[in-house]
Amino acid sequence: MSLEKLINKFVDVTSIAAISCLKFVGKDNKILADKAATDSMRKEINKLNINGEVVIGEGELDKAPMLYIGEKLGTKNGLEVDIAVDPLEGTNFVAKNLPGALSVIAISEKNNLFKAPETYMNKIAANVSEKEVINLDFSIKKNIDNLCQYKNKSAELITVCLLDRPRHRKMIDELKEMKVNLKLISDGDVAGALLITNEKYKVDLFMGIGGGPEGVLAASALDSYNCFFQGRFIFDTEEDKSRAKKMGINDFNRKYELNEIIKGDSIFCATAITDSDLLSGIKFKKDQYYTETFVTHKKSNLKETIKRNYKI
Ligand code: VTB
Repeated sequence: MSLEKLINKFVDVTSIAAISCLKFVGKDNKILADKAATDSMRKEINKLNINGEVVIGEGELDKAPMLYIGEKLGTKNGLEVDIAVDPLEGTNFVAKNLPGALSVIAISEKNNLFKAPETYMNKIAANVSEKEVINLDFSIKKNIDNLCQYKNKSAELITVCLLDRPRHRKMIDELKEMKVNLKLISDGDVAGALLITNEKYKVDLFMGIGGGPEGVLAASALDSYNCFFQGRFIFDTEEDKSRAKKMGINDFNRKYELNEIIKGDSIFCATAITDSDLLSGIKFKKDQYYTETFVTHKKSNLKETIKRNYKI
């Protein structure tokens, strides 16, 4: 069986997970919302005829009871796949009833998706196909100047998306000095990175430090767009380093290219819970839930918003 046959099934997985945490929208309880999405995702994936292993999950076994890194999923009859999950990306968005909450999954054939520990990652992404236009190791000025040249527009017409965090203060000040436009997001940097995929979202560059798992998930979608992505994990503590070592990471300062994070064929699905720039949130009409899912499949070059309805 090929990965392609699983696309529809994984659209259902993220759609059903998204529906399951809908009742927690605006209930100011991140934990219950996340648990609902996680439980649902696990239950639905376990129905599939796959031999899956979680490589990006809700944490490591000692901390997470479900969808932990290394957990085996599926009926075990079928294709061997690596699975990256973020059942509820943007727990704050659901808790506070704000736009941007997604249920996210990425799947690749076995050993093709990066096994990432739960640490921060410094990321940079743009819809640029040439090398050496942007680079995690270039100064902000060089990245913006190069991007302006590549896109043939002035800095005033460039928009950079990044998480609104004190750790980005210096970066934000430099960007302001260069007169670029900022899109400062409060959470949800998987979606933030996806905004570079289409001109209509008006984001030219995504950068900054966010979750490592979220970086891997975003990279797997960007791979289908042939976009540029680089990421460097940040291992601050000895504990971070020892966990990373256990996952096979020995060079703590290594910069990863997109094709080192995700290889071969892959599927990415993100279903909206609340509305966002990318997708409409779940609507409930009569007795049906209407969902929208951002779907990519590398091999068939699929990049689509898939609409579904469910009676649950
Ligand atoms: C991001 C974002 C998540 O965490 O990765 C961010 O995508 C990073 O962590 O939605 P900090 O909040 O510590 O900066 C989230 O905001 C929440 O998981």
